[in-house]
Amino acid sequence: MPGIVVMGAQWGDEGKGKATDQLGDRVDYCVRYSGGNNAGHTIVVNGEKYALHLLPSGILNPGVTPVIGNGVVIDLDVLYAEMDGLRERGAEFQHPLISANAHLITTYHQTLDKVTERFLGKAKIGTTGRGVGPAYADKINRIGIRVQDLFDESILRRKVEAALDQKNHLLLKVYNRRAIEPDEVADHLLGYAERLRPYVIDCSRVLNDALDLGKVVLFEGAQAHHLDVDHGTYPYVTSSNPTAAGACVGSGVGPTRIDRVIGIAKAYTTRVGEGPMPTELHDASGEWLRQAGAEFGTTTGRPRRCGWFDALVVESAAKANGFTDIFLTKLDTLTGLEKIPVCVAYEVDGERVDVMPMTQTDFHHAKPIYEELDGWTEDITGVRNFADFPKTTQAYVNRLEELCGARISGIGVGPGREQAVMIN
Ligand code: 2SA
Ligand code: GDP
Ligand code: MG
Repeated sequence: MPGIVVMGAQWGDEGKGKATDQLGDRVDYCVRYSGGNNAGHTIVVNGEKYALHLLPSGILNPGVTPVIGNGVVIDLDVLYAEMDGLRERGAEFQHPLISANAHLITTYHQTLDKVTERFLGKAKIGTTGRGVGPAYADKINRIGIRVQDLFDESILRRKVEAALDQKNHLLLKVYNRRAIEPDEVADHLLGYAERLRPYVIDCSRVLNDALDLGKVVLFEGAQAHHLDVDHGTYPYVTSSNPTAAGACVGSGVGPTRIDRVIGIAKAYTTRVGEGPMPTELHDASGEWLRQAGAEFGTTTGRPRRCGWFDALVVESAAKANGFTDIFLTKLDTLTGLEKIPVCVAYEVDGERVDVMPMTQTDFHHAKPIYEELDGWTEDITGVRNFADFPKTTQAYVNRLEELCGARISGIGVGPGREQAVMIN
């Protein structure tokens, strides 16, 4: 029965939160499977705007059980602050179920994230500074702290001590920072144990049982294909697998249980942080897109880099993730442009290429080759049927569909839950 993945097709901030929330009335479980509170997923319900970082975006739909999978790294301070914040605004929701195998972000991960970036100087990644990379590094190094460790105090203390052993040396000797006291960290984490205990689950078993019962499980990706540590523009990536296969690894369901993979693609391109982006605009058009689309980081407030739609970027994501369909978001942002350039190929060292190059070196050298499509001036934010779009808007969508190699099944025409055009 239905397992649905919603994931980013570009470099993040495509509107995954909105798409996830919108599907919420047809969903039983909404599962975050990767990343941490580096994510910023915005949903707008009845004119109220919510920015979610760790909580799954389906959480405000009555009847949806939110789940945080084993693939997520959790900062417990942020998790509870986020829930408290929602409660203060009068929102009703369930406490998420949380995988016993999920790893924890602690203060030393945040410190290391920040000092490492500072140390890298010009070579920095442009991380969100939330400790996500160092927490995943500990996981891979087998010195991470997991949710289940909160329920065995002596193990927890031993693990924190082991994790800090090398880090304190690094902090003291290399970064000239004060050492971190293991007991301080362990005491802080233990303070959450009893609050957390009723919600800790074997994520794989719970989700597989739900799928067996015919429940609809939606897997909500954070970041995006091109920020994936394996498939993205390495090293300018996040430290997890936001790709569709990551939904399986990050929650404990097999690939045979995924029926639909929806790629979320913005009608233009944005990126935040460092790394190559062939269609980036450094001129007035880029600034126009940033203002028209309110392109500022949902977590850090950083201005996002903006550029025209890059079909090669979305096409390669569609292929690698097996998109069954694409939701095209923020089409309304492009209203008012006379012509809209779309990148249909690159020039790499004098040669034309029609797909994303294999190597980072070539991608860094890629210059966009544009096709100019006609724009529209009509307000499309109230459109709910494809046939009601201006002809040029229809042509823009149809051309993008042709270039990306996956069916466009939904179009965003505004930030509100109801502002979408669904195509059957
Ligand atoms: P990190 O913090 O280790 O994951 O950073 C590594 C790279 O991943 C990028 N990244 C993101 N890109 C887009 N959106 C993200 N979430 C926030 C948002 C970002 C913000 O919703 O706007 O507020 O700045 C996100 N999270 C990580 C990051 O920019 C690095 O390039
Ligand atoms: P996410 O990380 O993919 O969930 O995206 P973000 O929430 O970081 O950024 C997307 C922004 O675009 C948010 O402010 C959304 O409210 C907004 N948004 C989403 N879909 C649409 C749309 O179709 N039109 C407009 N104008 N805004 C949208
Ligand atoms: Mg975001």
